Amino acid sequence: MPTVPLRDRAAWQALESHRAELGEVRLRELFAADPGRGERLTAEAAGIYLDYSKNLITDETLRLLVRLAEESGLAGHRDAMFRGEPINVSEHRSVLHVALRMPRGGSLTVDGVDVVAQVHEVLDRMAGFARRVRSGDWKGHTGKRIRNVVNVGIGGSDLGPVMAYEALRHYTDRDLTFRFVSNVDATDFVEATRDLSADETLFIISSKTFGTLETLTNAHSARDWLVSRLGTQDAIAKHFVAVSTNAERVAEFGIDTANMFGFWDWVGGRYSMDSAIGLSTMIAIGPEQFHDLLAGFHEMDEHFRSAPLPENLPVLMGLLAVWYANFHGAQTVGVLPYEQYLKRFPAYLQQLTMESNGKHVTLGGDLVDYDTGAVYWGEPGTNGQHSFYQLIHQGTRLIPVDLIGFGKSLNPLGDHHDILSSNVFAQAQALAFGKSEDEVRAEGTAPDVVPHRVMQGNRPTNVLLAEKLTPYLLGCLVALYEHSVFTQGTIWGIDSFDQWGVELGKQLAAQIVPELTSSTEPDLSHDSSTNALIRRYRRLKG
Ligand code: G6Q
Repeated sequence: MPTVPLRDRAAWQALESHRAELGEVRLRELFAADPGRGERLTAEAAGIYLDYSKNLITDETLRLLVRLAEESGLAGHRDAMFRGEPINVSEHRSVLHVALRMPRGGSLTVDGVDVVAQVHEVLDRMAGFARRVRSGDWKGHTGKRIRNVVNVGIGGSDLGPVMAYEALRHYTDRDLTFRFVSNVDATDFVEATRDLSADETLFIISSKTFGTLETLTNAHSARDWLVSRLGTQDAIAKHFVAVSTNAERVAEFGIDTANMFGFWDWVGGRYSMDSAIGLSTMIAIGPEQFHDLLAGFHEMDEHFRSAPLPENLPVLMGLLAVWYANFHGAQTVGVLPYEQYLKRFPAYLQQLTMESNGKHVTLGGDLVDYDTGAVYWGEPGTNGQHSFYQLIHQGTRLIPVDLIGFGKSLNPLGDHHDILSSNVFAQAQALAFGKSEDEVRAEGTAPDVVPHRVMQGNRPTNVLLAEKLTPYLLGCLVALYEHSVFTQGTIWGIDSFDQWGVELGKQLAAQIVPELTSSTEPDLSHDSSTNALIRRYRRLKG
């Protein structure tokens, strides 16, 4: 990693001057001056076409951003990740989610262990189990086949499974019902299970550490729910499996470790949907399609690893994110999929991006003197167009957005898909070029209304276009964002793979629980606000 602080790097300083020179560069002018721009500023890999021409950039911007990536040691840092070096410095761990999708027969040795062989061993066990559940060969305690699968997990052990299930619903076995319980709010568990028969229900307890309070609380309730309905502890063996790195705790909970699917500490929670954490996904879509998903991830990994930086999709997207965050002061990024099945994709990305790059110190522990990760958010189109898009079009903030569209619908019906897709292109166009005062006047608008209808344009977008949403494509898309996050984190010189803020939350709540549950008035020694809130809560709960 470079020793020169980010703001002192030559490329950073050149970008600062360049940004000042560019001033209020207009997309209308950039497009008028270069008729080929819309085809030139594009890149393609693994079935994803990226049109980044409607960004507030020139060729010089790109050249300087790529130079910044070079000066920041992006290629070296990427290669170190792929070699399994401990680039998660604050946890002294390798970061090897890329090994989870390496093809069988590949090899990656870390500390003398071939992790690819380990990965495929687990995948094979998962496949054997998934087939048995899907075929009805795996029977519940009363001899009935499993019809309901409930994944119990939170954060990285939930968001990937939920997102993938929703995204790939078209490919799932519709005879099986899938539910996901994450929140410790009992409503989540109660609503998810209220219409399920215990003798047909399988719980997958997904927790890397098997120590997360929310998941263990839900897992205990699930166990009570099952045992009270089936009348015996013996039922647990056929209705509970675990996904974890912690065999000891799994056994303590009462799940036979023969029914545990493992992974490793070099898989971060938010990078784990393609590990055993994806067991629910594999049961839903079957092992073959799960392997297609992994192949998509791998294809994008290879592109990230080998394509020259100026043609590298995740690098381009990561650099553009840096451009807006640090040189335009943008605080947020919208991700707007025009594909209903991707409705949970923005929520998934929120964790991936914000937990990874929401950091305030460099790898060396110094406070950063620049902004790091932006706030990610989004909803599927076209729904968002009838609510928050107004602020993107005519508000005062710069909000770069990614619009994701597909050539084919998975549910072709009349002209729905053409109408949907027309909105992708129309929105990108309107955001970029707006509507000038002259154009508004020419429409015969009353003079006093003209200013209200003017759209300044110059709102940057990336358009991502692919043929259709498949397991393979989903893998490509997730890996694209993973490596974009990596690119941003490398430039900012931060640890994108730890999450000490999350850990703090885990500790703090554990201290307060006894103060809420004790039958006698507890001695409180928090700040006055926390003490008062706890007292008020105790009165309210009665
Ligand atoms: C992800 C985070 C966090 C984690 C959850 C669940 O990168 O570490 O979201 O996934 O806190 O942790 P467990 O899987 O250990 O229950």
